[in-house]
Amino acid sequence: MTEDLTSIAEKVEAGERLDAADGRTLLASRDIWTIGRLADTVRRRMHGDVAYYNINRHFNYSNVCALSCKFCDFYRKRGDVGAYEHDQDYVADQALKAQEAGATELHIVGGLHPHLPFSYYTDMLRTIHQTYPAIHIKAFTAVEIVHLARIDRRGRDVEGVLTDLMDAGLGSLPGGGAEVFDDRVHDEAFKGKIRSDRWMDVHRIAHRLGLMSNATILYGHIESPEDRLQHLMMLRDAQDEAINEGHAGRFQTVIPLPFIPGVSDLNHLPGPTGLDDLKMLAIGRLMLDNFAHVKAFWIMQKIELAELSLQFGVDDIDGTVVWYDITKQRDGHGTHQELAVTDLRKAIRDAGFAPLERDTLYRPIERDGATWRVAEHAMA
Ligand code: V47
Repeated sequence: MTEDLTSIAEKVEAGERLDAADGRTLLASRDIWTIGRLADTVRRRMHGDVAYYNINRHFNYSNVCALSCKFCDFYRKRGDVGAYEHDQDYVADQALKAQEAGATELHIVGGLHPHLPFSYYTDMLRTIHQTYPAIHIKAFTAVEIVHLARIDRRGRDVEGVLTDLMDAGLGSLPGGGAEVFDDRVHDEAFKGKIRSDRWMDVHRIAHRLGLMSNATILYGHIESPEDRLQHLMMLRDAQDEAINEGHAGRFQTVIPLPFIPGVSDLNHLPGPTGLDDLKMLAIGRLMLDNFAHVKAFWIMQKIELAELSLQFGVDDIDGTVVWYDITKQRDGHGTHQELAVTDLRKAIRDAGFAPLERDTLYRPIERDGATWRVAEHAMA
């Protein structure tokens, strides 16, 4: 172990909270093995040898977006080649396919569509929820929620919008759209998107209303180590607040997302390396001591690294996915990005952990083919 990590190791062994200076030291360190071992200590304390996965489908209702974020390879302008907005029949068909595949979750996000009315979003939720009430709908990033409050003709605020969406079947909020909580990076790479205070506000309100949510950090582009640290500290503070104020909702999972250059406007940048990926996941585990879970999203880290990351603090891999359009494969498969359950379970076992299927709220699932239910002992 390098000397600079000694006092951090002592704190971790003693179960003490790390401070910002420790975070800075970890981010500057090249001692990936010690960082990984420390994250593994915390992860095993919290989850033993269990590693979670879920059977889900990601679904994008539209890629038309009023914004043009430089890191984004997803957005199109209306009329562009490849621009789409799906109708309710398509939504119903996606929900049927999810049901037939035994998915427990639909993860639904899209661009900030300049023309779709608010009723499109509530209709979409109702179409799915009324037909398949058991499927959990995790939908709309904080950025979309603010957009919906802007376009809502009745002048509903974020709380009103969230309440309407919950009435229509919204189950929780995904962690997207957070990018990096720094104004300089914001203005350079995703100007026009809501700033960190608005992103936090939406999650705070959601937590108060009893919704669970997740949080991402998009790293490896133009941000500095200090920006990464600030982002993690802001998430930790917000989670402390949710816990101290006794809200029914809170953050469940942090999902560090490596920037994939693709054909984005930042594709002159190389993107992070595998070592950086492992380090961010491990540092996420070490700094966010009040987050129950750290998730690897294999679409971005690739399954090989996601597997290894289970020994570096990660306890959860998302998921079977099936279709993913935000970052695409370059080898001709495009948006079809699916991992079979047997492959997910094998990756977890090969890493030395016991695979446990979970639902969106991390309750264990009992399954017989496409038929599933939340395990009895988890329902108490
Ligand atoms: O918000 C966009 C990111 C996010 C790129 O909550 C990019 O369970 C890398 O939030 N390279 C969407 N990332 C994904 C997301 C997510 C994924 C899995 C699970 C959950 C969850 C949330 O993808 C966007 C943005 O931060 N993104 N472009 C890119 N070029």
